[in-house]
Amino acid sequence: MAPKKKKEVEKPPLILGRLGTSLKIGIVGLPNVGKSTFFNVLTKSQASAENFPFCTIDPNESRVPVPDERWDFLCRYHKPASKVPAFLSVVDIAGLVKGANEGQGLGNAFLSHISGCDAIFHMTRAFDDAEVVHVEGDVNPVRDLAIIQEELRLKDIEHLGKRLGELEKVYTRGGEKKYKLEFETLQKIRVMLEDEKKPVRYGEWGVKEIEVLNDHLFLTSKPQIYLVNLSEKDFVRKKNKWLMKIKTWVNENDPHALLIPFSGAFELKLMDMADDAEREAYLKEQYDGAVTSALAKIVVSGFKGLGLQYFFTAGSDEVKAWTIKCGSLAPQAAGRIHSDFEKGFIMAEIMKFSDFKEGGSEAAVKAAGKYRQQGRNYIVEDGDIIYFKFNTPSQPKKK
Ligand SMILES: Nc1nc2c(ncn2[C@@H]2O[C@H](COP(=O)(O)OP(=O)(O)OP(=O)(O)O)[C@@H](O)[C@H]2O)c(=O)[nH]1
Ligand SMILES: [Mg+2]
Repeated sequence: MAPKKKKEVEKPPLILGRLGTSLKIGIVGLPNVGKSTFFNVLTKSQASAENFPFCTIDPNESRVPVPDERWDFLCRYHKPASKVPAFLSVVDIAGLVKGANEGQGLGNAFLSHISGCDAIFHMTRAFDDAEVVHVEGDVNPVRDLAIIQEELRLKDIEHLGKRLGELEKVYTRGGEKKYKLEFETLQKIRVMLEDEKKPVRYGEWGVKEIEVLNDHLFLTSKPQIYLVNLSEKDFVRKKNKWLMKIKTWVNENDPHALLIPFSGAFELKLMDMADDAEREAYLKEQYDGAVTSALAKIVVSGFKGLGLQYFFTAGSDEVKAWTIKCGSLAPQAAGRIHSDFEKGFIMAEIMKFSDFKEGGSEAAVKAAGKYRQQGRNYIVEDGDIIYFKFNTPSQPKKK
């Protein structure tokens, strides 16, 4: 028998960036494309969203619960006194224009705001509205995507140039060996950014190099999700003359990225309705129930884009989703609840949500042999329902 061919599995890029779980996603795009409107409908905030470029100057920040049917189910089941979902932190950032890296528009200020975020909702405008000013004169989302991408790349090159200049002194001429790894990694990045014109997140990085990257947090190392702002009509019929072209651009420039069409105008209309009943009636009457808001999908994608997931603790006191980094081990997950849980970790007792839902109770899951005890090397999976067992650390003796 012929040897089996090794199947080439295309891996998504590694998630670079800050450690910890207090991560944020920033809304980035040209001025006046609907970023603040989107921020407001997403987070139920009241940030200024007016028809003039650079309406937003200082970033607005808020958080939005991550919708999850599993969490809803657990809350219905336990009827707990306290219900805590996971949250996505979102930052509405000032518009970015061509030449921003050289001080155009609001200049460089916005770049520090993007730097403070860990992933990007890259918003582009594909709706026609003669009333809404477009800084480039006309609607052309493909051109606009390229403008933003280029600004981020140029800013990274500027940052890189500064640091390489410093390293030139201490490493190339000064011979200080401890800068070797950083110097070599940054040289590789220079080739990517300047010669290949590729974002940093598409490099092949080793573990040590990732440490260097995580010290620098390049703008083009941040994962992006592309949001296309359509008119209500186009969103509903899933048709717009730019959509295919945008898809092609994203496939060529950011092949692993998600592209999500939505409509700011439509979401705003839904938000302004009195309650869910009115929203449902409108959707039923207008679209026979075939159209829904895109916000839930966007929030869930943003959360995943940050490399985050959560596990649940569930009981009659509280149902809570605990945010952790994907790939976290059981003791690290325990440490989210309390540092003592991590220090004194004994085991994690785990139920899969699907087993719990199917069985109908914890006892049924146990009876089916699906209630598992896991040790410190267990990698927590999204949606695990966990009960941690731990030793209470001994108190320091009083003298
Ligand atoms: N027709 C239409 N207008 C929209 C839509 N979304 C936003 N607008 C309008 O576009 C204008 C700008 O919206 P903002 O949300 O302030 O845009 P922004 O991207 O935050 O702008 P800056 O803060 O200046 O960068 C406002 O007049 C909005 O009402 C949409 O989906 N359709
Ligand atoms: Mg704004």
